[in-house]
Amino acid sequence: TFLSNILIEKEKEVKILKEQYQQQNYRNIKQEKSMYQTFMESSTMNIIAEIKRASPSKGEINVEVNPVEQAEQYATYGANAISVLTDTPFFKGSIEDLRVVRNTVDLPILCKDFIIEEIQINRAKDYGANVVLLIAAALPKQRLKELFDYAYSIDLEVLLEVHNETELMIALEIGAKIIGINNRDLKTFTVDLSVTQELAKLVNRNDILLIGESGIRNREDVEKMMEAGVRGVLVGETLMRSENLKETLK
Ligand code: IGP
Repeated sequence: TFLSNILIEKEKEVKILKEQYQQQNYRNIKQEKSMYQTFMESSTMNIIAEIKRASPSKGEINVEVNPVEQAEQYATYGANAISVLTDTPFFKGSIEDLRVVRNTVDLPILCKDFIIEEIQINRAKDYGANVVLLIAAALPKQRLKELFDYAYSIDLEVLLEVHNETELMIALEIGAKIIGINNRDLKTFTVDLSVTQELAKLVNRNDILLIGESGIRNREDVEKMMEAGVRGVLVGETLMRSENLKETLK
């Protein structure tokens, strides 16, 4: 499957990182408020706008995007956080994309990658991320928990991504505060907004920040997500293809 292929790629990448990566500390900023806090305090829908050049399911989306201009527009037209896809082999992003976005906006930044080792978390922090993604489907629970604790120990937040009930229960057991419900199955690429609608029902705690992820194309979809009970949505492709971000983000 795609997920197992990418994890193999990531192991190679991590091996090279371990040999070559030296701490950069480009901009080790601490947000005054966490993404969790900001989103929990807001009464309207929070939008995490993603910089996504390409994807394995859609191919090239907007490969030539200027991440600085894109991030500036996201911030200007009301995004509440920015996600940067930093994976190169499958998504054509890079950690440099994250750095330039960090130097452009003060919003919380999510480092979107397939994290399997601490060194990737260190690098995300060095380049200015505030939040890292962990994917429940990618790792055993014990390892997820270790990486989760590690991220918080260096002042990063974690968006723990789930796609089914088993993964959701694991996320809750780990103590995740921010849970992303991915409408896209990372094994088959099927997208179905009812995944968020169904899983959100199972979380009856108001201290958990739920984010609906993937396949959100328009206002109607956002409303669906809102009714499902999530406080935030993560939108990539729709924004990357938009020719009028002011309108799309309205
Ligand atoms: C955004 P979309 O359908 O709006 O482009 O999706 C985001 O949810 C998606 O990029 C994503 C993703 C991921 C990418 C969700 N989880 C994990 C890579 C890895």
